Amino acid sequence: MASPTPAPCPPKGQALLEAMRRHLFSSQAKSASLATIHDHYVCLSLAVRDILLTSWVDTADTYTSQHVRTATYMSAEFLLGPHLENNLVSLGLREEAAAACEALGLTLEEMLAEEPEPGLGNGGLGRLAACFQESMATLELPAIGYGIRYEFGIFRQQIGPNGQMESTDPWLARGNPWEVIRPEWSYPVLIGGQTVIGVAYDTPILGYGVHTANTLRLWSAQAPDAFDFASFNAGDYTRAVLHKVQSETLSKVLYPNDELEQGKRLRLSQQIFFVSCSLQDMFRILGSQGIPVTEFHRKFAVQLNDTHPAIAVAELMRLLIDVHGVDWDTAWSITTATISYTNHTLLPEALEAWGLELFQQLLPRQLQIIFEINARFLRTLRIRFPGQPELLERLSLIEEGPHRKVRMAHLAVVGSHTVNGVAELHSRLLKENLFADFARVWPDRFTNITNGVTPRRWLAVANPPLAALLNDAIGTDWCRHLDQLRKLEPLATDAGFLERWQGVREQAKERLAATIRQDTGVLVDPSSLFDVQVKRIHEYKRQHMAALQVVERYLRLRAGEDLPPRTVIFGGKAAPGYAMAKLIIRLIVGMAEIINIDPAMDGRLRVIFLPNFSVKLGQKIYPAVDLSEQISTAGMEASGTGNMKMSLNGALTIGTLDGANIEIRERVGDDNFFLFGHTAEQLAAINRNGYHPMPWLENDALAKEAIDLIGSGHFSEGDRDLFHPLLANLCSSDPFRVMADLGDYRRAQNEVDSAWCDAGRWSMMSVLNTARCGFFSSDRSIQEYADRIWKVAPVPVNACSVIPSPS
Ligand code: F58
Repeated sequence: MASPTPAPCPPKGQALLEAMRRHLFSSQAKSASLATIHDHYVCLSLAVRDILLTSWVDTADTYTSQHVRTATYMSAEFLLGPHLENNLVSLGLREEAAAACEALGLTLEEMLAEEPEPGLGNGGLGRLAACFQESMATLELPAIGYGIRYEFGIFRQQIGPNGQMESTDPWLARGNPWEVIRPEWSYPVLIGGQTVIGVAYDTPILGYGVHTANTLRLWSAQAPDAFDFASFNAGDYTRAVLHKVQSETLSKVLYPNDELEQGKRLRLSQQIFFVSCSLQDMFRILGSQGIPVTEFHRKFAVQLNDTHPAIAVAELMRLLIDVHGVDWDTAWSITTATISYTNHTLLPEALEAWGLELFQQLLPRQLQIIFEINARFLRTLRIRFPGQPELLERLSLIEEGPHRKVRMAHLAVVGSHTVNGVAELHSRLLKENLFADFARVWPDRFTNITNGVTPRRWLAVANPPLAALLNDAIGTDWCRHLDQLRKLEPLATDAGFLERWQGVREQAKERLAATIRQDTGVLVDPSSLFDVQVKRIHEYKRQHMAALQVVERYLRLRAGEDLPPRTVIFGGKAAPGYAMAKLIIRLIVGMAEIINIDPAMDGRLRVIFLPNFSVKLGQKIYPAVDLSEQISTAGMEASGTGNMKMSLNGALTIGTLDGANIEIRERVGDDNFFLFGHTAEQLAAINRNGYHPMPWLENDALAKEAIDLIGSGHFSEGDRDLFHPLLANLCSSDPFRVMADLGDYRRAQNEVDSAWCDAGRWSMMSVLNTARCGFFSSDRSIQEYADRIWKVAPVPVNACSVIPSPS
């Protein structure tokens, strides 16, 4: 229980302490004797919120009074991660908060551990949206994030002997001190003939070291009336409640698939729900500032985060025409001047297409509008490209055939002024393959903006010892201007600095080793090479290739080879319905079980599957990575952002020429990156000649031995069938070309082993990775969006609130 004895506290810490005490009484209605750790966490959060509220209120005031041009970011996912520490760092109050906690006999660490994580996203796409919100605030750009307030976020993953098990994520169960409900901003949405109400919940997004606090506005679904009174009066209570339950299901749960759940009624309903609420909200803002609706595109830029919000094209048209009485041509020019679209995948199976029947049932008016957009679009094409019906068929918004569908990516491209990919290679492949026909029609519509990650969360928050070393060595500017990391370069050969660098890395690895012990019970040696692959489990990301490599290493060690000690760490969730991904987890778990108890592997090899990979866990992992595994089949990973987080924290990458790996390697230098594998072009050529894995496998005795060992039941308690689907797939079609890259992957891994043996050289390469990664700040990405796509300028916010700051 908390001790009430106050320790000396700095003045701002004192103010926090007083606010915490006040909130224990006035918000939690408790005395210290009854307070739980969670109560204290809530009190600290509310105390911090009190401080940031002045920025939030001032920001809203400034934006309203100056009628600023505003970027809105529409995304079905925001994988935010915990707020408390991030807000403390942005406000420069981490030390003060630690002191306030100490004065209450608590630690800041236990407060931070109490915070449930808002996991409102699946992976990279959702996390990118969160990094972008933070960068927009830091760059003082007027911006609003719009999404869904899922009551249940991404499922929690437990790992048992049979691999992954899922449970729900009731992140709101104990309340959420970071949000404010705005019942006055509620909008009706008509879906399938029934009205659902979206209620706004706002979360402040603080900029770092500025007075700006932007808003993330998430919509929660409510039934218009608690009861259907007709049914109620007729005595049918259940039926009366049914509609309420059905409506509120809309924002109940995040779809946990990192591919698509095609044709799901609820998913399409979620999309129109949040898109319509968001657009209606923009019209409300426009009206409140006395701006005519025909100026919509001057007030707002709308960025679509993938096709999930692509229905915005039809919905904005509907609102302009049906509600605001604008004519078609004007409405169309407003819509296309407003909207832009980011694509995040080339995988054809991930492209959204909705069956016409479902669309007609749920959104008849929007479908009518889509048909009209399509008719006009095809008309212009017929004139420009006469006699090319196949071209028109390929470009049409409607996929023909026995089951006609609306192609959402086509709707997004046609309705946008700009379409971007998320890394150079991805944007090029978009133009050459997926959108090749569109690129013929509108060559200037397509561009690239390489992804980035926020240095606040992924360095300052995640890795305080490294942040302190950087502050000491190159000053504090890097946190806002990540290019400043360049100043580290000369220090890469400075023995004294390298020693401190090593110290920082050891701390991070010890911290992760403690987490591994706590979460898996396995003891790992922090001085071994930490070889890490954390990301969604997917065949294209090739965790099974890394697993094969571990089995090969195990065989080589058993045969008496001398290899430097390694700890191979995996983490990531598999979509609950994705059997092959789950089987890959099962294989890793089976390998870990055998290898970690084999005395011959002691001090040489450990295999870990860390359960429930999340933002919170990522913050502990990324700083501790020696070797970053970025091994997707070339041409398949649009960008990747984990690759940036690891490199930024001093990891060396082993990777293919895929996504942003290419740009990372260009910047850190090929001497500081372990490259392997076929290029996208080489794979395309191999595919044209007809790929078969067998010839690759037949020439590779070690790979065969590894596959045989897995097939023999060695990692499955003698069960020879368990991994059959995985092995048979690898040996027959091998859709992700594992066998074609395996040999070269082994060669690169051998190079890693030799490089690791020269600790001084490794440290130097590690410093150079951090030093040369400044480009991968999400501040740079957002600056590009703001300048090249949104044409939105910064609007600094001054402290002008009438409400006095609590300090
Ligand atoms: C990811 N996509 C890309 N989709 O795979 C990754 O390369 C990229 O770095 C990242 O976007 C950010 O641009 C991704 O995470 C999803 O999770 C979708 C969720 C909804 C269904 C379709 C996939």
